[in-house]
Amino acid sequence: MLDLARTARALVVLAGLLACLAARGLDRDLDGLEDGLEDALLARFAPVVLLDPAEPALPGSTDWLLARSDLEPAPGPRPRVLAAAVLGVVSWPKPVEDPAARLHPRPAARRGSSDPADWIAYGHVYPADGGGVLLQYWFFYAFNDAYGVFDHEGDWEHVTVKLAADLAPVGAWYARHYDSHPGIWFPWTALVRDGEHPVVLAARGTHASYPSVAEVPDWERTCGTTWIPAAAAGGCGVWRTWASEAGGVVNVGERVAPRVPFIAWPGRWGATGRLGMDSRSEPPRGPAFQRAWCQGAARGGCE
Ligand SMILES: [Ca+2]
Ligand SMILES: [Ca+2]
Repeated sequence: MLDLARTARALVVLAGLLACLAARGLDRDLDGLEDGLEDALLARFAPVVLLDPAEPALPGSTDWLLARSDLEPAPGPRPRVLAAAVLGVVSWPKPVEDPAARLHPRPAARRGSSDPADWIAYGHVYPADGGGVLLQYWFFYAFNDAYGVFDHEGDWEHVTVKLAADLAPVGAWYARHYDSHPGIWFPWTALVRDGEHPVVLAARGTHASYPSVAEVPDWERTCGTTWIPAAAAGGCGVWRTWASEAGGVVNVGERVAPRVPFIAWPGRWGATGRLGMDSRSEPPRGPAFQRAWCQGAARGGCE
C-alpha cells in the first residue's frame, strides 16, 4: 500500500515536471529564446526583397546548390564526392568539415533558380545585448555577377531587424559590400514597409541591400521603386520571403546547436573568385562563420 502511494506521488511529480517543460517550450538551439517565438517573429518581420528586372543571378537555397555542386574536401586535390549525398544523410566526414573544404558548383547553377519556390531566406534569431531580439535574414545566391573583378561563387547577403524588449521593431541594418557587420542602420520609421515587412532593394548582380532608391550608389542598379505594385508592373522580382509561393524562412538555429546541418559547416560556398580565378579566400563561408553573424549579448556581436 505504501509503495502504491509512493508511486502515485512520483507520477504526480513527474506529470508536474512534464507540464512545466511543455509550458516553457522548446529551445533546441540553446539561445534562451523559445523556438516557437523565434519562428513567429521571423515570419512576422520577414522582408520583401525586390530584384532588378535584369537580375542575372537569382536566389536559391543551400539544398538547391548542393544538388548542383561537387564537394572538395580539404586540402585538395582529392576525389570529390557529391555534396548532396553527404549533407543530411550522414554527418560531414572529417576532411569535409575542414574550413578549407569548398563546393564546386556547376557553371549553369550561377544563374540561380528561376522557380521562386526554391528561394529560401535563412533566419537567425538571437537575444540582443541589453534586452530585445535580433532577427537576421540571410539570402543565398550562387553567384555574385556584376563586375568581373568583384565576382565570386557563393553570395550571402543579409538584413538584421532589431526588436526592443517588448518585441516592437526599432530598426534594421542593411548590409552592403564592406558595410556588412551587420550593415548600415535605419530606424524602423525610415523604412518602406509592406505592413510589418521591410522592403529591400537587392542590387543587380551584387545583391547588396538598400532601403530606398536614394541610397543606391551610381555604380549599382536596382529595381527603380520600393512601391511594390509599381515594382511588379515594372518587371522587378517581388520576393515575399515568408510567403507560400516562395521557399519561406528557415530558422537555422545556432552554430553550437543547429536546426539545419549546413549552418555548422565551415567550408566555402564556391571555388571561383574575381576574374574567374580559382580562389580559396573569396567565395564566402556560411553565415555562422561571418563577422556579421550576430552573437547578441556579447559586445560587438550586433548590439
Ligand atoms: Ca531558441
Ligand atoms: Ca536562435
